Amino acid sequence: MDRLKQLKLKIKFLFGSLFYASYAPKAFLYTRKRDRIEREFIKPSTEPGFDKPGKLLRAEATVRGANFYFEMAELEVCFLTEDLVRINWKPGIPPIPYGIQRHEWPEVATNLEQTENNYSVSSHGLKVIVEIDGSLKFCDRSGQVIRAELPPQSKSESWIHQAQLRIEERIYGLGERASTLNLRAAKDEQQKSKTYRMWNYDAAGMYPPGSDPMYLCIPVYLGLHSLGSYLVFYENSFDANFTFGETATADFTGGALRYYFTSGSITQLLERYTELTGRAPLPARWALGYHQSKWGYRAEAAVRKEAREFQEHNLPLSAIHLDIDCQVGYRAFTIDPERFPQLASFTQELAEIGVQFIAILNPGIKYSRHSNLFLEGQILDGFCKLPNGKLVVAPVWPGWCVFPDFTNPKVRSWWSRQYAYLLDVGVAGFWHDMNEPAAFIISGDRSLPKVTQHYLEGRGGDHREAHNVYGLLQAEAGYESLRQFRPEKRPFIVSRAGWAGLQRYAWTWTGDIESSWGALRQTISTVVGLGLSGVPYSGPDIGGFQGNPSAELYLRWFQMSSFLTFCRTHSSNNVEHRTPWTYGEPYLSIIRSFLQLRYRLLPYFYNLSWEAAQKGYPPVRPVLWAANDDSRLWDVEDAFLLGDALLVCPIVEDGARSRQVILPPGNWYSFWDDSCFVGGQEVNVPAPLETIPLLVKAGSILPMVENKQLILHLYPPEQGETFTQLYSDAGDGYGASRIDKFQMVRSGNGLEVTWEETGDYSFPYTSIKLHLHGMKLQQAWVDNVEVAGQGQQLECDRFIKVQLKVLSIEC
Ligand code: NBV
Repeated sequence: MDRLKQLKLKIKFLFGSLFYASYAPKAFLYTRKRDRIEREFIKPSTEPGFDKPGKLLRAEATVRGANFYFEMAELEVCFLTEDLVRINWKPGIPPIPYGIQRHEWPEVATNLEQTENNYSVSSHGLKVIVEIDGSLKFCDRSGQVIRAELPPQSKSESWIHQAQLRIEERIYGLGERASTLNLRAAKDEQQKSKTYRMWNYDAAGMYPPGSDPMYLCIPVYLGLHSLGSYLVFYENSFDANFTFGETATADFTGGALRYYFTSGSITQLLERYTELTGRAPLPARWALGYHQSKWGYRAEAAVRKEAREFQEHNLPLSAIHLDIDCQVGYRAFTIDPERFPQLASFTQELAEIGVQFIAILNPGIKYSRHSNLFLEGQILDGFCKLPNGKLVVAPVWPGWCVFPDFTNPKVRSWWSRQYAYLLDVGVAGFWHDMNEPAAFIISGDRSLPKVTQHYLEGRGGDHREAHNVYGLLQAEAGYESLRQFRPEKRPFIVSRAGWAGLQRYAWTWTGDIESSWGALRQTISTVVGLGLSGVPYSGPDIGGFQGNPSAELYLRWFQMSSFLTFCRTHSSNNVEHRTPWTYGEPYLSIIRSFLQLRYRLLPYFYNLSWEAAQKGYPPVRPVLWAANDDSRLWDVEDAFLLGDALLVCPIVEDGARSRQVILPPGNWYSFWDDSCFVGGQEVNVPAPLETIPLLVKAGSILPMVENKQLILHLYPPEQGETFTQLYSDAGDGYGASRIDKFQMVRSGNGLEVTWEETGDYSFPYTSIKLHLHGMKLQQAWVDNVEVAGQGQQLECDRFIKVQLKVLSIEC
C-alpha cells in the first residue's frame, strides 16, 4: 500500500475512533443506569423447583400420546407426526409459539404400553420410553436407542436438561455460531467441553472466530452417531447455556421445558424441523445475484458511480445496500432528501440497469418530541418500558433511543406501515441491523435491561423471554409489510438477529467478522450451521467487515462466496473502500469469472431455492449430507456442498495453491477440466489463484444458462439412472411456474436423456444444449432422428428423448 493510502486510512481510523468516542458518555451513563435498574427491579424467584421429577405415579393415554404424572412434575408426550414428538414438562410458563409455523397436524395413531419397570408410548415411527425416575429414551423405527435423556431438574425458574452423548456423537446447529461445525469439537480453555450461550449478541464492530454468543441464536441441534441421527428443538426463548461434553446439557434460565424430537436421515430432520418452524419462501431471482455494500455510501452520486463502475468493469450486479450514512441522523425509515434528492427516479435508474436499492434500518427510535416515529409509538403505548412504567431509553446510533415492543401485534402492524412510502419510491428490500436489540454500553450486556417489560401477545413478560425473539418479530413485521404493500413482488429482508423460524421472513449475514484467513475458514461452519438450523440464506461480508484483506484473501473469500446463497461484499466505514476492482489485475479478472459463473449457475441456484421452499433443505450443505453414515465426513468443515451436485472446496490459507479434499463416495469430476476422482478417499486438488477445487458428482445434471440458452451439463452416473427437476418462473411475483424433469439413464456405451415438461409457465430459454462430461460423444439421436454433435456438445430444440452413443473415459 502506498504511503498516501496509509495516511488516508489512518485519518479515517482516527475519525472513526473519535466518532465512536462521541457516544462514550451516553454509553457510560446507560451502563450505570442499567445496572441500577437491574438491582432495583430483579426480584429473587420464589418458585420451588426440584432436583428430580420424583416418582412416576400414573400414566394416561391421550389422543396423540400420553401424560405422565410424577410427584413433582407432569410430562406430556404428544406425537405431531409419526416421527415428530413434542415433549412438555410442567410446570413452567408455556411459550408463545413465535417459532412455530404449523399448529394443526393430522391424526397419529399412538400406543401406550406398560412394562415391568417403565412405560413406552409409540407411533409407527418412533418410541419414547419413560422410566419411573423421569428419564426418557427415544428409539427409532427399528427399536434402537437414538437418544437417552436424564430426568430434568428445575431450579427455581430455570431448567437443566441433559442427554447422554455417545463417544462418536457429533452435534451441529444452534443457529449462528463462530465455532467448529461439529459443536462438540470446540473446547473452552482448560475444559473438556464448550458452552454456547443462547442470547442474541452484538459483536459491536468486530469478532474473531470462536466468539460466542452471536447475533442469531437458535436452540436447535442435530445429533449424529453410528446408530443414526436426530434433531432436538427447545421451544424456549430464554437465555440459556448449551454444553456438549460427555452429555449434552441445556440450561435455561426460565420458561418451560418444551421441546421437539425427530429422528431420521439428515434430509428428514430438516424436512420435519422446517415443517414445524416454517420454510424460507422462494426469493426473487435477483436476490441470488451479487450484492455490493459499504458502510460509507453517503449520497446518490457515490451509489451511481459504484453501479456504473460495475458496468464499466463488465461485472454483474444485482443490488446495492445503503448503510446508516444514507439516513438523516441515523433514524429508521429515513433517507436524506438532500443527498438523495430524487429517490424515486434514482431507484428507477438503478432498476433499469438491473440493480436493486436496499435500505438499512435499525429498531431504536430517537427519543425526541421532534421525532414523528417517537410520537406515533407513544400514542400507541408501543415502546418497551421498565416495571415502574418509565420508558427504556438507551443509546444507539441516533443518540438516546426507545425501542418498539415487537411482541405487541399493534406495534408490529404500526411498524409494518412505515415501510410503505419507501416501497412507493422503489426501495426493493430492507436490511435490519442492530436488532438483537443492541445498545451502546461500556460493560456487561449490550442490550436492554433484563427487567424490561414486554407485551408478549397480552400475556406479559420481560426481556429475558422477549430478547431472543425481538429480531424475529421485527422481521415478521417487515415481511408482512412487503407482502401487503407490494403484493406483486417477493419480499427481501436481511436481518442480523433472529430466532427459530426467521427463515419464514428474512435472510441473514454473519455480521462484523474480522478480516483474516481464520475468519474466512470460520464462515463455512457458520453458514453451514445456520442452514442446518433451518436458515438457508446467509453469507459473510466478503473480505471480512473489520480490517483490510490482502488481495489474495479478498479473492479467495470471493471465490468461496460465489457459491453461497447470499453473496455480498460489505465492509466497515474505517477501512479501505472494497470492490471487485480494488486490487486490480489479475484479481479483477478472476473475480469477474467467478461472478459470471455464479450468474451462469442461476438456474441451479434458483432450483435449490425452490427445493428449500418445498422441503427446507439448505442449498449450502455440510459435506456429510452426501453420505451421513460415512464418519470420515462428519468433521469436514473446510468444504461444503452446493446442492447435491457441487462440492465446493475453498482455499482458506494464504499462498495455498492446492488442497486436500475428502471425497464422499461416488466419482467426482473437476468442474474446470473434467479430471475424474474416485470418491471415498482423500485427494490433493490443484488450486491456482484462478480457481478453487470445485467438483461435480457423477450422475449430476447441472443446469446453467448462457445467452438465454439452457445448458445441461451431463456428468453421467457409473451405471443406472439419475434425474433432476428444474423449477422456473418469472423470477419474481406469484404467477405461473413450470418444472422440467430430466432423466439420464446410462447402460454400457449408451446414455439416454428424457425430458418431461409440466406447469403453465412457458419455457424461459431460447433453446437447450447438452454438454457431455467424462465421456466422448460419438453419435446422437434426438427423438429418434440422428443429428451431429459439436465435439462434446449437442444443440437441441425441444425434445422428448435424446440417445447418445458414448465412449467411456476411465476414472
Ligand atoms: O450500520 C453500520 C454497521 C453495519 O455496517 C454492519 O454491517 C453491522 O453489522 N452496523 C453493524 C453498526 C455498527 C457496527 C460497529
